[in-house]
Amino acid sequence: MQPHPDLRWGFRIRSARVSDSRSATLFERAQRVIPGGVNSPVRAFKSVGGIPPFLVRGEGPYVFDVDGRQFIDYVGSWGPLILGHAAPLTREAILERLAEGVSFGAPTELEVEFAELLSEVVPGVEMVRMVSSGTEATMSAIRLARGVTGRDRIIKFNGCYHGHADSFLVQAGSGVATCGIAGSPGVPQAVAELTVSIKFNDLEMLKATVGELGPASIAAVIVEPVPGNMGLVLPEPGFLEGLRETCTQHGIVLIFDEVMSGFRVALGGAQQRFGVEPDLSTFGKVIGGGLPVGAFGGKRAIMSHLAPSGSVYQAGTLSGNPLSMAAGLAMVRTLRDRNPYPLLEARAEQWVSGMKSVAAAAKVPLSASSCGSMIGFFFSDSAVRSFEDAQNSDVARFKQFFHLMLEEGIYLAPSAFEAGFLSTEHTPSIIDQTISAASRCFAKLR
Ligand code: HOZ
Repeated sequence: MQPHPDLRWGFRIRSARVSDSRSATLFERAQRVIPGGVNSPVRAFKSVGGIPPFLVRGEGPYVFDVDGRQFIDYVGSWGPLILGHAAPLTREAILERLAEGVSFGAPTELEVEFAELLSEVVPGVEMVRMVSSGTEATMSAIRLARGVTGRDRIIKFNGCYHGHADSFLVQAGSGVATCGIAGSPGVPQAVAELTVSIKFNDLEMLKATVGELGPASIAAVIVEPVPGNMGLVLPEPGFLEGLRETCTQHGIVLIFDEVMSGFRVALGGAQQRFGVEPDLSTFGKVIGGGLPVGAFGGKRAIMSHLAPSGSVYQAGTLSGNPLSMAAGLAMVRTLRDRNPYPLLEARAEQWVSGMKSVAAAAKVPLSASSCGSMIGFFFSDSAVRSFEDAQNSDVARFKQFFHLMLEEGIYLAPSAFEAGFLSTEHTPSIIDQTISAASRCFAKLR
């Protein structure tokens, strides 16, 4: 897809100063009526500084802002847009459904079809409950784990982000890490104490923690199997297997939070890619083709404890919303039937090897990696295996690089602690353009 000739490319050929832009005016107005001017913290650009472009439109691999600038987008609405912005298939599915009414709060055939599809393609899912966001999915999954085990504690990993429910705001990644918040005021101490957060990729620490706390007190271990909320960090060989073994040994519910990795690292998520089945899995925006949706699912023996078949309560009027189901069904069916995974994987490898080679040429220490269509990089001279390593990377350099890339028309996540996402619409030539831009930016880094 070619950029529209009428559109100005990134900041490079802008005619107005950023501070005079429509985005700047909107950001100022927004800050008067929306806390921080945004409805979710990371997008405020707080850790990188400057003014976030206010977006008006997306098409394929591009987004466009109110000032008429066009960017190659590597955020992809934080993951779900595997087929790119305004993908014709999802658009048609939504429009078709729109004419029939947008919400009933009653059962529909669409949600049955979607649940069947998810249990067909995700190895660990036998039953599924639809919700409206990833946060709702993870929050409900730990309630279910607690209800089933009769235990209260949960173990999570530093830098993993599982949404903003009280239990998860302990050493969390994403916006919590971006804003430098260790834990959030408003989370009762008594709730925070039930969450123990330990180092990712450290099995010995997990075993020691389980021993110290006493296995009989631990309801669940929750993990992003391929974390994307501390930047992209890969699980080391044996780590996920070790989690499975420890949880099985002690009757602890293992939860894979696949809000980012689901349908990204493989059709069946990280559990399929690494061959490790969790007891419960959580999904978010990635199954909605861009519309608000989430889901949690897993073994029948656990899921059937949910009300109304069991007594663990969970509910929602917009759960299984027909518009979201129609969009999600269209996207997941397309992914299953067309299998874009080898292509996405190859493009991600092109992106990573390109970035590494231009960084090396500019003598900039860079650690870059990919998994499926998730991509990530750190300004670090050694591999990043944990949140602790990610925090030691050169965040000031990231900030400078981020703005140079934005000026080149490349829209990266505005935080050193977020992954990037490719879509099927990111062609080899778009990736080449990105690498050339990166090469110019690396050369300018101080
Ligand atoms: N927490 C999201 C990324 N990990 C960002 C959400 C948003 O700003 O939309």
